[in-house]
Amino acid sequence: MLLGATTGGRFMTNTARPDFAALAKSLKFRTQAFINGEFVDAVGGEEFETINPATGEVITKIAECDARDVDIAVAAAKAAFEDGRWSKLAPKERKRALQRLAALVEQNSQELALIESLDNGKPVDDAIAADLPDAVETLKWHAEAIDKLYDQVSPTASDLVSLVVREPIGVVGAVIPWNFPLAILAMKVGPVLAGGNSVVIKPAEQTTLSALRFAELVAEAGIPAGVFNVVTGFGETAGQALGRHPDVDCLSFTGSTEVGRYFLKYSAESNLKRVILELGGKSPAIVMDDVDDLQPIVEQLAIGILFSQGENCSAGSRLLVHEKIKDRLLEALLEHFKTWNVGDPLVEGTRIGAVIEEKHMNRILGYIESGLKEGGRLVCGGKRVREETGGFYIEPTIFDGVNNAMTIAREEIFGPVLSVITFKTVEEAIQIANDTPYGLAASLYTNNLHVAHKVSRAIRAGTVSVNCFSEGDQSVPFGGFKQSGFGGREKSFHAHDQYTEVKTIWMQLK
Ligand code: TAP
Repeated sequence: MLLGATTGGRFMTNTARPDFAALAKSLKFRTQAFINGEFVDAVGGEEFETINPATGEVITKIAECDARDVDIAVAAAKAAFEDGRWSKLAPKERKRALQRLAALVEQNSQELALIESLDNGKPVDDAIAADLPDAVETLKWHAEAIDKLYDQVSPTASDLVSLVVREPIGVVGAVIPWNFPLAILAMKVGPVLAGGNSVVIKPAEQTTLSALRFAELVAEAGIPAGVFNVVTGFGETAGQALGRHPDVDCLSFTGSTEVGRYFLKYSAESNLKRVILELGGKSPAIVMDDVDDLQPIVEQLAIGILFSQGENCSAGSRLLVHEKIKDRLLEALLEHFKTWNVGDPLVEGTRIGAVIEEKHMNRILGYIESGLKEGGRLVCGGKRVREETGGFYIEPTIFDGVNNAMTIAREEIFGPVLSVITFKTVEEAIQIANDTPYGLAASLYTNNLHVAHKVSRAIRAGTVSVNCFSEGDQSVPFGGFKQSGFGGREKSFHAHDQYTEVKTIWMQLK
């Protein structure tokens, strides 16, 4: 029995900050897959362990689904789609159900944030301040949007009526990463469900628990059985089965570029399902020499690379700074980094928690090693800390003297590691910024309007922020150029395009 499973939430928001460490001890988790409105064991009866990255301890065991479970979940989603229990509801009815769901997520925010922190290692206060409000806002935005989208009548001859209508695409498979599990789940589910589709979610094996708690809230909100399903398990088995399933009409993936490629292959080798990929990044933050006040800039740069332990696809991991101000900026940055303490994710004031798992921590440390070997100058951090806790913590790390050919400047580290690269001219900054296979995001700091326009247009990335580090809100699209994305955009009305088919209907008038 899950504590806090009833409406109203065990840990209400808008109250004093609870003792999260004490609450964590009393939490019970859903650990079975959620298929056709019910929590069920995996067909094979297998389970896998989920670990708390802050302590290295096992939190619980979760059903390990494989292709057999995916078959059952997809069949349920397909049946729900075809009989119209959700897909044929009036948009305003789907809106109401999604609004109820958003309200339930909001009411249960503290519990969900705690689950997210235990499973992912992020500071619980970050989950409360960022992940949960984002998930709620996403659900609300797409719920509100869906009965305000009009179809079209095209300007054909007067004895013809030609309608251009949007219809739900059908069964959507969604494969989710571990860095913002619930926020990204909501980013998929909001437009997918608002549009009338059914969905089968495959969360990352490291961070499954919040998706299962969310599933309970889906049922409580009155969304019919079969419309929303969660298959828990591993990418190579459950994820691949979803990607290859002939009855999945669209596969929406967020994760690494490497795994994203597989989904194109799965689609090509199965039913040519639509594939939408939101992938990695190596985003530049460019600081021109015309800036005056460095303090707000260093604060933004720190958020850009340190928020969420640097496990952020749009992290500003390459600092491109004009050589004239590099020393001053670096000094201010080093001072400011001291305010980003690494600590227990459940303790108030912790700004950097644990990275997701030991393997990933070692991968980040491997990049730090390669930075040293390739001639980077380590100016702060670089080590594992808090080892005595059993958790996986890494200090905020800065490399100076990096050139854009080094491994740490080219590959996505997905950790709190910043590479500082200097430039002499605006043109050189643009050239370095674009010299990457990725194109997810970029930031630019300048007081010169001409430079702001020129650089923001010249950068090949899906989001360019000038004088800020912004990931936007629901009203603007989010996604990547080049190898950072494929097939669409999340957020905003653009997200609805991804999960709908366009149909033309011709009518000859007599
Ligand atoms: P991945 O290793 O790519 O995993 C993402 C998901 O794919 C997980 O659910 C994983 O399952 C599954 N998966 C792994 N191998 C698979 C396979 N062979 N077939 C089918 N599914 C498979 O990414 P991650 O490590 O979770 O997340 C970090 C990456 O995501 C970074 O590169 C980051 O940039 C990117 N990311 C991008 C964005 C956007 S919006 N562009 C947002 C967040 C994260 P298991 O984990 O269960 O194996």
